[in-house]
Amino acid sequence: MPTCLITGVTGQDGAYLSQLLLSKGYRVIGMMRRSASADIVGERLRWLGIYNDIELVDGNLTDLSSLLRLLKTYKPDEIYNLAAQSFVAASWNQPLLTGQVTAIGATNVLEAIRLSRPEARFYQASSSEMFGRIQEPVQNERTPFYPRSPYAVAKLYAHWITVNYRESFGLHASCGILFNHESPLRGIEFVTRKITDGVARIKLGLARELPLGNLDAMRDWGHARDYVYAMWLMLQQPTPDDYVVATGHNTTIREFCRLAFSYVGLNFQEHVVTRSDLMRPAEVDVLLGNATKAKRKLGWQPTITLDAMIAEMVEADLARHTNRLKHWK
Ligand code: NDP
Ligand code: GDR
Repeated sequence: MPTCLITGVTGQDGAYLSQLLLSKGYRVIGMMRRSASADIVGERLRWLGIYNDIELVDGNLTDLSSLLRLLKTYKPDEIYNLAAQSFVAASWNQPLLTGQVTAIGATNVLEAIRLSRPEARFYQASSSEMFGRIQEPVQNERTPFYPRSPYAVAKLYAHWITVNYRESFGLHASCGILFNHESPLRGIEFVTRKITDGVARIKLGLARELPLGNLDAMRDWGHARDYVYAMWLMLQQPTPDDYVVATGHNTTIREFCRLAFSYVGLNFQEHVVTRSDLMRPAEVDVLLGNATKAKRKLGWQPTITLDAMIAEMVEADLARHTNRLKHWK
């Protein structure tokens, strides 16, 4: 039975990746940072019904000794580094923490591998945000980077340090340059989930308005369940490499609103309000990925359409709020 270690196991991707690897017969070790709210931190794993199937262990990306301890104890065959300060907007408020976790944290994992488990295969969660102010209308692995936030700068450091450790020490280390991917398990502060949660609350009479920032930005949105499969495929290849993972279609935030509100028979224009404090100091206006390499070399392709994903997210948020309402009665 192969063993994997997942950092960021309590996040959206950590939950879906755990589910995938459990279904493939892996022993899944999930690294969690210590929290005073440990009882609710594993919410996503409970939602998928896999909480008791994962071995949850204590560790922190900023603490090299905790990573060394975990690698020594569990001797993982595959290590997926999904942990990060992952919210772009927060990275302007906490730029130093973002650098320490998202950039130096990835280096800590690589150092732990180099020192104690060099035979392990490593996945780094790189991001389309690294393209930032885009240099080419469609982005692939050869498109130049131009990060536009402390988050994206930190991810770019983590990306290049992974490439550097691969070239310097021969590690089997791969980067997935993943474009935005969403699901009912997406954090509530990210725009898609904020919208589907807002749709559910407005439909159920719990709210009237949904405040948003820039409605003109365009994102290439896929489903997290499809994207974690690409992560796993990368580590099954004989040689490590970097891959763009995207759908090849992009949509404005405004159009996402229209689709989500119309799913429950509402007109978004009657409910969405824009607020200047939700605009970013520097915006990534448009992202559109070309995943030809992942399709050709990994045999990967997206299977879940934007419409199907929006329906799944809105239904899940309606169910959450309906259950809460029943509970309060
Ligand atoms: P989430 O924000 O849902 O999850 C982030 C995870 O990192 C959480 O489990 C969080 O723990 C953990 N974490 C944060 N800080 C630390 C730390 N110091 N030590 C240990 N764990 C920590 O992110 P996603 O699942 O959406 O994304 C996974 C990865 O992929 C991230 O690195 C993200 O930046 C990257 N990415 C995501 C994309 C997307 O569209 N979702 C696209 C491209 C890249 P806790 O639960 O305690 O907060
Ligand atoms: P992003 O995702 O920054 O692309 O990073 P997010 O959903 O936060 O923003 C997408 C776009 O929507 C605009 N927007 C708003 N965003 C939020 N969060 N809240 C709002 O109210 C709002 N109104 C408009 C934003 O300005 C932006 O243009 C995500 C994260 O998962 C990263 O970790 C990951 O690396 C990238 O996707 C790829």
